[in-house]
Amino acid sequence: MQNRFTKKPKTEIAPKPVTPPPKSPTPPPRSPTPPPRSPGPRERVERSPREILSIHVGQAGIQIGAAAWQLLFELGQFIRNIFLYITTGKAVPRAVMVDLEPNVVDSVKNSIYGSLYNPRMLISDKEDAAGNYARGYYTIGKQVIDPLLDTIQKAKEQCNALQGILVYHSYGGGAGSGLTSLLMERLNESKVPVMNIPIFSSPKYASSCVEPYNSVLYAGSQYHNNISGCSIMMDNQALYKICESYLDVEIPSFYNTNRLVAQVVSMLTAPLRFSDPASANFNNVINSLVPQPRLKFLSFACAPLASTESTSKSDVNSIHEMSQFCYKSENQFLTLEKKKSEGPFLRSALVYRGHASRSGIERTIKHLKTEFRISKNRLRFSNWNPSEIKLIHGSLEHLVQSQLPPIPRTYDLQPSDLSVCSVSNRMDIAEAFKNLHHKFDLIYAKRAFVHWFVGEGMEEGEFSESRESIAKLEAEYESTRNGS
Ligand SMILES: Nc1nc2c(ncn2[C@@H]2O[C@H](COP(=O)(O)OP(=O)(O)OP(=O)(O)O)[C@@H](O)[C@H]2O)c(=O)[nH]1
Ligand SMILES: [Mg+2]
Repeated sequence: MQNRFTKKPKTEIAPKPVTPPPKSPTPPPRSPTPPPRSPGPRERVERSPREILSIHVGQAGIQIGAAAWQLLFELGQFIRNIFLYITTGKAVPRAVMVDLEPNVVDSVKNSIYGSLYNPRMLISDKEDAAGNYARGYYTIGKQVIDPLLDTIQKAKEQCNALQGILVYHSYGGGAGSGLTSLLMERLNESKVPVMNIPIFSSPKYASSCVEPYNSVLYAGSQYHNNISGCSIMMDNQALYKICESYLDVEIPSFYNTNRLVAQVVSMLTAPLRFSDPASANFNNVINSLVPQPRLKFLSFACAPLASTESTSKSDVNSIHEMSQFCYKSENQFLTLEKKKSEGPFLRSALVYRGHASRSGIERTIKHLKTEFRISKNRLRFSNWNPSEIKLIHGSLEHLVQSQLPPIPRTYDLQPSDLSVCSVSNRMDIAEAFKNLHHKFDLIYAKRAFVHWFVGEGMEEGEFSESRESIAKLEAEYESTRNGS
């Protein structure tokens, strides 16, 4: 039965979206061949080294995850570190999907790719968190966390040497924030490196008026619980803008954003999947980009961005132009203000993929490094933590020679002979948190909806504790900017 706590809050306080709200994803195209069957309970497994486990939490986490796995199914990239091969020869995603209500998980099970997943790794319960962090963390989430941890443990036992865990989720949903927060605390105890791929709350879109609460409670708990790892931040406003401006999608929906994220996450994680694990692995990436555990929020960009529909190529073509494009604030997958001069940056890494000369890439990186150092008005790194741009790729040979996968034409982002991704620890990411805290302050000043959270067993003090943590986080970014 629904009570006042299980009802989704209304959106009257939420900032109005500038374009119509996203539609739910349309179903994937029918596959010509029936997918292989799911694994039986006692099938023997083959083991492979340096595995990556993906955990998808809540609607956003699962829907983006389903798009990311679909891309790999369609490309036929059944790589052993992300797929488990069972003795029948079938490859099963090393993926755990969890939601508090059944609909989203059921739609994955009933999709044409549904039988490719291990059904025991698709977990759902009866009632969602109704956009409420406290339900995701305390009441409903508490019922799910143990079965979830058992399932993750089983997935870990099927690994030879797990290199890290990718966690996909939203900041705004009750499960995405609350359950993920609970999960992150438990994963942190296990010391396995974790990389989050969250949908952060965007300045102009919100699916509920309490998204700022959920987001502050999630981010605050990451800060005061010292949760390590890194977080590659994206938001729907930035994703819609990229779909509209570069990919010719008139009214983007989650169908488009999720397939875009699937494509770029595939580019970004390619080094972790393909390269020499000794040099490109989760720990190396996190250590190169996160100088202090709390400053773990990274922004992402890639080039070229051109639509599969357009006959012309992107204007940004040379290695140098593409690399420059990736450093501009307005091209990030997270909404940041356009700047006259970029930076400072704490750390940054570039991933090149496709056909390029080794010397061309080296020249570009040298040029960018010089540019950062000599001109105070252009891209620059922080004095506090002077650092150079790194290549995430372990092997430059591999990077230059790697063949581009034939991306299906149903995807919006046109594949290119050469692509570049940047992941940066930019200090202006603090802007995104300022924006969030501002929205939080507006509703918290009136104590609006606080009773929904307190009614689910959360102490009111958690609001102010998390809000203080966000202020400290912003101050840490500020002090690094000032070189202290
Ligand atoms: N990009 C993208 N964003 C999504 C998707 N689904 C939801 N969101 C965003 O995620 C936030 C809402 O979180 P959800 O993931 O729907 O919520 P949940 O984790 O399922 O939590 P509850 O439904 O409250 O139990 C909003 O900011 C939505 O805009 C999706 O498929 N893709
Ligand atoms: Mg949900």
